[in-house]
Amino acid sequence: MSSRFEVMTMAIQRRTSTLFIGAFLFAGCAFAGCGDPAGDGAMAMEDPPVPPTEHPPEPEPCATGAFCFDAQFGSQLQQLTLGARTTVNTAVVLSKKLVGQTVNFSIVTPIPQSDLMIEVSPASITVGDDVNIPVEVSLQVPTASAYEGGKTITLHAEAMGPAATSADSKAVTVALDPRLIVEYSGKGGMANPHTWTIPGNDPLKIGIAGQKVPTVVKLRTQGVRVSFVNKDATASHVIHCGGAIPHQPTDKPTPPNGFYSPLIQTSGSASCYDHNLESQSVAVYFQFNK
Ligand SMILES: [Cu+2]
Repeated sequence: MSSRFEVMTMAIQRRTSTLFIGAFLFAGCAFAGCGDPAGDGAMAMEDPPVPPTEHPPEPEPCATGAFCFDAQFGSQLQQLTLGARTTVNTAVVLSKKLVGQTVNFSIVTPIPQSDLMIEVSPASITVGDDVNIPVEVSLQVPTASAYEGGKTITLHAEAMGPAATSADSKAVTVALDPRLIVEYSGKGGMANPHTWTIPGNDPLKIGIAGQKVPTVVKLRTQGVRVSFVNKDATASHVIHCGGAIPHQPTDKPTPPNGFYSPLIQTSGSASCYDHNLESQSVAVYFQFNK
């Protein structure tokens, strides 16, 4: 970006100085006259003809086909956890032949839509001069999803129109750790309750509103671990839970950035709040289903 800007600046400077010299010569001619005083052309000094410079054609940025995918696509994808939203950033380089056409991006996967929520941005573009297209893929295994891991996603690119063509990236495995991470922060108390958040999502609703929309969790055969992560930078906390989630031992509070991580193996509802600072009216709610 900066180098392009520098080149532009240099070009502008060069043009400005050319204009300046031109203006100077013109002014000089107007004052003293620049014509051939003899009028026979003998004094005319013509520049020798400059041979036309052959500019080599710009190299095709994607020469191997219509679409060039990043070979590293998905390499930064970590194991997903339940409900957490994760993004994968990549880029697709398009052939110059596609300029002016519509290109669509999507994810191809055998994982059912209800088990893996996918968003691709942009989903569709009209190809302009810049054929290096950043693409962001957002992935989320809903907490109620039965997905066990082991299946793949592929980034699919498709050019529409008469020269319809398509291609796929390499396949990337979507690994899953069947764990529900819930980060909590805040000082507690009814006027200023904790916020409870599954990473990458909006805070979970609390109190009566939360009771109406509990976080529904699909229990695996081995159970599901719920990790309550203390995002309070200074204080330790104890999580008070009732129902399917056991109460955190009061003699083992969670320090900042630590976690309380019980394994849930029985179905049913559960609710939690801060043992020392809160009460049921600001609890967060869960529902575990087999
Ligand atoms: Cu308690």
